[in-house]
Amino acid sequence: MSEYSGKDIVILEGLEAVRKRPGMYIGSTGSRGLHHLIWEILDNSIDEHLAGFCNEINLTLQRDGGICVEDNGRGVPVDLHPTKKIPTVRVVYTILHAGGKFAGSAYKVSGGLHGVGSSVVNALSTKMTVEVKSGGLIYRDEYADGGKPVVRLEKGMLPVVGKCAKGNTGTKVTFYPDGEIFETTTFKPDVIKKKLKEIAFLNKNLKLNYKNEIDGEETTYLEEQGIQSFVRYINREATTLHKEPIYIEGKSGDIEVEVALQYTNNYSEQINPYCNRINVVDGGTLVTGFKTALTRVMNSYARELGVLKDKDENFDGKDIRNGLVAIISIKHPDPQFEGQTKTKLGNTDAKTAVEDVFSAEVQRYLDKNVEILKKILDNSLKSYNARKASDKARTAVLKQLNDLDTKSKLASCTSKKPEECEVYIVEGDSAGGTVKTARNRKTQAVLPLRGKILNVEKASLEKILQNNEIKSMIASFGCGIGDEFDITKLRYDKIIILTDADVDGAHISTLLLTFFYRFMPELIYEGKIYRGLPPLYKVDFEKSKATPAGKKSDKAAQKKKRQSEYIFNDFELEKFRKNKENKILGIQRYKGLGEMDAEQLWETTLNPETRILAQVSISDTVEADDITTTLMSTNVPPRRQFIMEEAKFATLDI
Ligand code: 28F
Repeated sequence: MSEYSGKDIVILEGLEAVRKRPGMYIGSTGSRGLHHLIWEILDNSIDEHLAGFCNEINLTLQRDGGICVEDNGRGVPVDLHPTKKIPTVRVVYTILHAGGKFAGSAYKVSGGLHGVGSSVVNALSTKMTVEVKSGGLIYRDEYADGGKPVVRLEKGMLPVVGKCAKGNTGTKVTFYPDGEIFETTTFKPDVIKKKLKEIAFLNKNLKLNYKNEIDGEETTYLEEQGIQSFVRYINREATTLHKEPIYIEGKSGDIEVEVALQYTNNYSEQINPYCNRINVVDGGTLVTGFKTALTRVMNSYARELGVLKDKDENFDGKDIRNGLVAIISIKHPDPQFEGQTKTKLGNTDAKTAVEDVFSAEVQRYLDKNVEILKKILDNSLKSYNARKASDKARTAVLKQLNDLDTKSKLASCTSKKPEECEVYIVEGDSAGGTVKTARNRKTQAVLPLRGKILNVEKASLEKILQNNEIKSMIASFGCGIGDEFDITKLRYDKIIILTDADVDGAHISTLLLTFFYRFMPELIYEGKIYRGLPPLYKVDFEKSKATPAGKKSDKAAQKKKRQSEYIFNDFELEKFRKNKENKILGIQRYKGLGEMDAEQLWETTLNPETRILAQVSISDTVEADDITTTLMSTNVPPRRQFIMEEAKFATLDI
């Protein structure tokens, strides 16, 4: 057994708490939580880099399932802890909440779980080893079964397992996630590599070596130009208005500010804010400061150069940010993270710092690079003109909407109580027809759409508002669009997108969701949008329970056993097939909604008692596995992902 004395009990109680409620510490026990373990260990090395003592990190995905992270920092102190009377490194790895960062002084800036990470990772591992190189010696500690020390101390010191050069210092941690805690213990190389890339962008001159012992891959991440390269990377496939990103840096008090930005010919804007290397996805003061400064500076240039004909006119901030890609990265000694997910920066001095540094430096830059200034102003003017034109168009369209209401193909429901009404948006007239027959007329309205709807990412607002399918939707929902949108006027409790379960259907849903996201985002935030999930298969089968020997089953009994079931995905079908009790007589694959008759459609897709709906929500940080996917995606507009959550899952018996 391990050395396990009285005073360790308190320690282990702390780690036991982590094992009891892992979600509280790492968010989840799925793949995302699993990867979180690596981020926690990496954070410690990055903090050591931020403190100025580490410039290289090695990460190895080991063949034996372990993860090894090693840095060339000062090494976690191995000396006897003054009050705990065990080596400091053991304190760090076995006591929950240990770590200088809570105390405040050890590191000026920090991120992550604020130093509690090491012991949390240990608590959730079957085995963990820590090797510290310091003063020419290599020390080693080891833990098992959720953080229990297995190494015997000698006079309170860790054993020395080797020697090294005096100047060669650092920390090496190897851990094995506990399969009894995590739903999966398989790491995803792509997720890890993306993270390393992001770390490299945010920490220039920090070298990160990745090694995968399983497939033999070795990659080094090193970005000498930091966030400037980050912007270049995001725009790698876009058409940019100027060749090099604009890079600005400066200090205001003890806040360091860095901004890199580049304009593209896209209609969207993307601003990724970081505070102390933490992606504050909900923005906050640092973003406000940046936007304020950019708008003010560009409007003053616009006036100076006579870009806007009317002297009293101004560019809207949105005009100036049209096509913009920017990374803001600040270092703050005392960041206040706000909001439910702590992803919004609250410090007011961060606003002033970014505003001051950015205004002064961007003017200095643009004074020297007048061609770039002109291109940006010209781009803003285009957006300004388009906006004015579409304002007119929108007013005109909104006026038409009332008569459109009667002309549109909407088959309304009889109830006028929004809380009990729902509208099905159905792909194609023919499926629309069947839904109309099958539905509950009192509460279910149907809006059939013809073919594909407009891709609003690629069209001008003017064009969007002329599109008939879009006009029908605006008119049917009753709550307006854009700035005039008012969710309290929504006529339905649920808007249900119903498309075929094929590629075209998926495309149509994406286009619809994009439209909602751009013009009626509250519908998504308020959880009003759903996808109907029609079944993919109908299986005819009988239960083939072995008939007892000598007893002939009569025909009536056999007939009783014959049944059919709707199946909603391939996974379920496979499960059904593997079940030896099922003797499958036939499988019908539904290629489209049109293949079902009204009764089948009611039962599988419309009936609130038996249908399956997936609620659509948005994750700003994107993704199921990793927060950085956004930044690395090419064509998908970043910072947006629709997440379908299956409200109900069942196979239906007929
Ligand atoms: C692979 C993971 O965890 N690296 C770390 C250090 C260095 C120091 C430190 C860490 C001291 C009192 C907590 C060294 N010398 N890599 C890592 N490198 N922690 S973690 O100090 C921890 C605090 O309690 C370090 C002087 N100061 C700090």
